[in-house]
Amino acid sequence: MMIKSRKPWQISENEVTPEQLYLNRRAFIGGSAGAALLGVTGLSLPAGAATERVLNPLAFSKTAYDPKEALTPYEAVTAYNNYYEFGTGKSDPAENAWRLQPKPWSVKVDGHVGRPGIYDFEDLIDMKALEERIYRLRCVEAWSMVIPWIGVPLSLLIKKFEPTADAKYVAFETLADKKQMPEVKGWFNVLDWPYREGLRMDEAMNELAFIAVGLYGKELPNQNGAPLRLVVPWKYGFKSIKSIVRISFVEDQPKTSWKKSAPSEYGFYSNVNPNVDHPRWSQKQERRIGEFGRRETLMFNGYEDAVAHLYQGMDLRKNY
Ligand SMILES: Nc1nc2c(c(=O)[nH]1)N[C@H]1C(S)=C(S)[C@@H](COP(=O)(O)O)O[C@H]1N2
Ligand SMILES: [Mo]
Repeated sequence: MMIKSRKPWQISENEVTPEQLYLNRRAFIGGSAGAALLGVTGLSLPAGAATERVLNPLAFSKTAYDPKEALTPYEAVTAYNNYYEFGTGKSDPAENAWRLQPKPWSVKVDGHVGRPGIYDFEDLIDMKALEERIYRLRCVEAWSMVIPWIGVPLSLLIKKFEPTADAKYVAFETLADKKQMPEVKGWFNVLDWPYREGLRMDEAMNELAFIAVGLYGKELPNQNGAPLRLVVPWKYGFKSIKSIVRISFVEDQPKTSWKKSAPSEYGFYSNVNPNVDHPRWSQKQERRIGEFGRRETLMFNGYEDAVAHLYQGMDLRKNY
């Protein structure tokens, strides 16, 4: 039983309904049997099924970023999501994110940069220079996926803006629009919108930090953060902020949504670390979506060689 007074983020991993239930339910509701079910239950049709936008195929080059592990099926990658602006349930984003309008899109760039401004999506992303990177995604809730992302290195974008020496951190914000996002309300919010994330400058410039505009060969589905989202594979999933509308270059460590909401549970760094448990559950193992049993969680999600140097001399227990 869920205790009423608990916040959605306090649901522990072993209470999370297996993704298979969501997938089955979605398939069921989408079919003709679903229409009959909806008739008797009075539920509204999950409009996503009917109005999902066409996702254009993307041209991209293959890269060596490929953990040689089975890819998580497209159906799971796009139906089992965290995107709280569209609801706190894992199937809510797939059902509700059809409301998001990712075109046209622009991103405000401000702070300590030589080239601040409002950039159109088309000016930010060179669609002729896209690459595919297969990355593990490890959610702090102890499930994981392997996803073939398509996009550009974050460092490429950052260089375009010409940050100055005062830019010590990069801060990101997601769109927060009541008209498009049912969980963004005036009266009660599960998080303090807009969703905010950030990286230290050297983390942001690391070769692994990536801006995704697609997955599985096509444009990003809305529920995965269309039209552009961050992917930071050595950190817990919540660092990988979706549907970015603002990038700020700042001197001080930026305020981030989950840290602000529960500072004893979610830190700024949030590096995947099997040796530092979440206060309410272990981080030693993970459940790979679509697999039975559990896997051992790897230090920095398996990307130790590329990123361990960023944290030399830091106490990762304190800087969780
Ligand atoms: N704006 C925004 N970005 C977000 C989230 C969110 O709720 N809102 N959830 C995060 C979490 S907790 C995870 S695990 C990943 C999930 O990405 P995916 O749904 O594409 O797999 O998105 C992250 N980015
Ligand atoms: Mo997550």
